[in-house]
Amino acid sequence: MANKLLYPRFSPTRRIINMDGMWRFSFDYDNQGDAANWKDGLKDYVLIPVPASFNDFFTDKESREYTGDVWYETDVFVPKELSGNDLDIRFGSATHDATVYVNGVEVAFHKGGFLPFNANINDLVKYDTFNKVVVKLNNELSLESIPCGSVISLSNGRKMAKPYFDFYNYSGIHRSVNLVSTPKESIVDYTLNYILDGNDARVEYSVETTGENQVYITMYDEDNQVVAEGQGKENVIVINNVKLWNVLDAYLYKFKIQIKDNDKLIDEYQEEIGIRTVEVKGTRLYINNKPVYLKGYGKHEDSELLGRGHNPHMLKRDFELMKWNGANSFRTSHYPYAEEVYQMADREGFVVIDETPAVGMWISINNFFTASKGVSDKYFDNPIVHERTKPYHMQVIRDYINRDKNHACVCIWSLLNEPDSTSESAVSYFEDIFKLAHEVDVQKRPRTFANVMVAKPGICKCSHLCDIISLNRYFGWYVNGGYEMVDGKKAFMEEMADWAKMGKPILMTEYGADTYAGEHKLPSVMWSEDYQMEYLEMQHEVFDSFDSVIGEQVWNFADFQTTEGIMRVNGNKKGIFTRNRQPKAAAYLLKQRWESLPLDYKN
Ligand code: EVA
Repeated sequence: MANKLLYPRFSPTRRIINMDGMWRFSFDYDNQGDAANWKDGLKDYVLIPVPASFNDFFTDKESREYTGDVWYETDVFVPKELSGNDLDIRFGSATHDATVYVNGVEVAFHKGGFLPFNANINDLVKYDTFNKVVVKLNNELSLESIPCGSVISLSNGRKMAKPYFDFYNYSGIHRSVNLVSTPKESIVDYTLNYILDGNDARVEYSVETTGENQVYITMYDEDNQVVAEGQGKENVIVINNVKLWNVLDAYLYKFKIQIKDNDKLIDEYQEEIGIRTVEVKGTRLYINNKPVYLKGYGKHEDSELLGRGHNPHMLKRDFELMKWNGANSFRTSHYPYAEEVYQMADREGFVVIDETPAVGMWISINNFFTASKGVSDKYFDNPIVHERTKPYHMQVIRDYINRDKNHACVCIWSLLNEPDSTSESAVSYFEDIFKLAHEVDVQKRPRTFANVMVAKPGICKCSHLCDIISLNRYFGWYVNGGYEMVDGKKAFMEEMADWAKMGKPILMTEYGADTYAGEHKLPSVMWSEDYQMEYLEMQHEVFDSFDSVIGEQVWNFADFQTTEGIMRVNGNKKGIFTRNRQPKAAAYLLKQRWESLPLDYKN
């Protein structure tokens, strides 16, 4: 059975039943759920909203920090009109590993917390009545989970997750759950590539279907006028006088796919698409053959109460704030975001660096801390990483490129964040995943990974594989902070001079200083808003001194939750905005700078 993972959309031939809302929920403290057949229904439960992380709703620590299996349950009514079609249950994401039961029968197991998955339920579903859906979720981390971490046992018998990364291990059904009804013969996937030719564009498309009937394409402009038509599962259509998708100036065509048997419509699916090209040449990133300079943020999917649950209200606010202060891009640090985020970025003309969840590939409690001290734990020396983590990482790369390939906003693939790229054993791993990303992506978008401070030029063994060098650098914060900033700047300048010798574009994917909102001091001290501004000004002087720096993304857009500890005051406070999305003083500094830098800055 073909995997029908396209984003759920209504059409004349497709129906969707959204299952979001209050579900029943239970922790499985004693690991009894399997033996007690919770797959058939929970005995004791509380109600909990879906989509959301479960962690921050509760008032006791045991619930918030719970590590192990949790169970979700709901009942969904399936009308008879849908019989005769294919019926799939589709999860936008469930973090991290999910087993799904429908009417007591296991229909899916999915590993990984940040990508959609589905299961066909044709043979199990009962029509014109309620059907029981139960999900067992596990949020434990390991060397082979992506992201990586470990689990310890406390003296009271409770388990505790120890992430090797600097964000809270939020868990739950994080994105929408839908029943998707499609015809038996249906559109499964489509892939687009663009070639610009003067005022025209050639749109190369391929469509995958489950049958042999003829495929028809119709493209409409924003006024709903037909601009081009095509036929066949693979073809090229030409758009004359094309209106391109440009940075902060998006134009979206409608791309309608139909399967027809003569005049009879069998299936139809339509999405908005932006036409643009992306290319790296020399030390520049070109979009539509014009060099661009990226301004913006590393982000997180993180908000109060909902944790990592998709939150359209926060999404809207985030884009308004980013537009307000002149940003034109962001990185989906450190995992693929909800599909709705990319749809918004397409519409708003934001450039997205799309990142896999491969973070924490250092064996340490608190990746950022140990890494910044230069302690190498040789993650890639472990055979398990090559035997088990790599094949899984490769599957994630296939799945996320496949999910996101048709978004105009997605211009760069970031395949890992701050891995231990300093050991020889990392090289073959990186070679394989970089090669795969190019094989899977028809558009051959540039590939990168975010390089950690200790992996300096000459020490990093993998940066030659990148089309763009991405640097996470904290000179003036983790290194030479406060009054020593002058030395931090000097060291930063020296290191940048060495990176520049590689002759590749350099993107600053992280730079930032923890800042407690409302804390002021003259002259500044670290953690004050005044220091955050001085720090940013110093960083910008460095970026402006190097021609090959093609963009700057501050860490982080907003304050976000992390594991508690001596390095974090109820979370990471490097936000330019607070967790509630109000500006710190630095937001105005960035606004002034970014509004004054043209898109083709440095050209
Ligand atoms: C930080 N530094 O220390 C950030 C982390 C981030 O939050 C990094 O990529 O190098 C990481 O996840 O604030």
